[in-house]
Amino acid sequence: AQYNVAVVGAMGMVGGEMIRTLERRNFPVAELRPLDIAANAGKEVSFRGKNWKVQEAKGENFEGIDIAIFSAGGDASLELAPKAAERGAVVVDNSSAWRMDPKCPLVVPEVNPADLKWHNGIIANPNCSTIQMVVALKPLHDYAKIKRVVVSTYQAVSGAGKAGTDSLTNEAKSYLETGKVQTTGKFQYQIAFNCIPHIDVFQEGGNTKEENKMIFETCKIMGDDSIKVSATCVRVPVWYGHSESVNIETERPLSPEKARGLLATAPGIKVVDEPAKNGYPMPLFSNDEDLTMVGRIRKDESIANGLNMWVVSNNVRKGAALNAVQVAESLLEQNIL
Ligand code: 11C
Repeated sequence: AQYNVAVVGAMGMVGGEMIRTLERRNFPVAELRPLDIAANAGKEVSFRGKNWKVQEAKGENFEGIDIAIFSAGGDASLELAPKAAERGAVVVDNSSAWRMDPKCPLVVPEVNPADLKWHNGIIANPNCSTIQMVVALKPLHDYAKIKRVVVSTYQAVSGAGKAGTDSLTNEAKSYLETGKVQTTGKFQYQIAFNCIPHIDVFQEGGNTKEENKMIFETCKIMGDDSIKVSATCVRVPVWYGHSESVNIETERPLSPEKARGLLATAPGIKVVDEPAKNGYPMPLFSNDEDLTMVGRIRKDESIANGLNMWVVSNNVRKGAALNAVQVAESLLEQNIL
């Protein structure tokens, strides 16, 4: 069977990656319908060697669509996802708008594919930094039960879209050309040659919304509210690839050797852990990579059952576009479209 697929936000960075991912993974697309803001209607995107016209993202343009993959921001999703679902499309939404809605499954196919079974037309794609962490946590949790996670992130500027990558490029360029950094205003401060411990907005209690996403989304995806998560999210001057220092405390003992073995056979993971050869994951290696890379796996000697690891993934692929397409693939595999 072949399906009519809409990509909402088709002209954006993640939307473009979604279209490339559908092509790369040979998703059974009959019609591709790129949707975007009215100002972009009439432009064209290329898919399977053919140009497809962008249409305005509005209710009636979801007519006849089987799957609608959204990456158009929270406001557009809040307004348009129900309109798409009403017309019979199953929505996979990459924004934060529906993630904590109890009626919407929040899914990483390597972790909780069965949650897709109770969808009501809108499925949420988690935050990029959460996705790569839960892919690595799941096999360890199944074996040793994770009690607590302390994570610090090193997040690429592409998490903030094209304006984010342009900021880093332009600021670095201005320094090399003039000796001064001309800031662009996309981030709160200069991002070139700097780190900013502030992603998304501050919330009551002092966490940022990005940190709270890691806390709440992790429990929902893992289906276990007992997992305690403490997160600090930091923007770093890297174009693509989020990195995370992840410390876990488990109920049962878990040696680094056992963890390495569990991770090596878990879906969606590549263990890169050969310190003697300077072998560890880095964002530099994530450009063309679909897998989440895990390395620096070692015991945390400060507690009884503690483990440290370093997790790196391509935030635009697994953190967004790829996970959304994998959700669509899982719907087909489970015959629940
Ligand atoms: C960032 N994680 O790196 C964000 C981008 O909730 O989907 C994704 C925001 C979200 O800036």
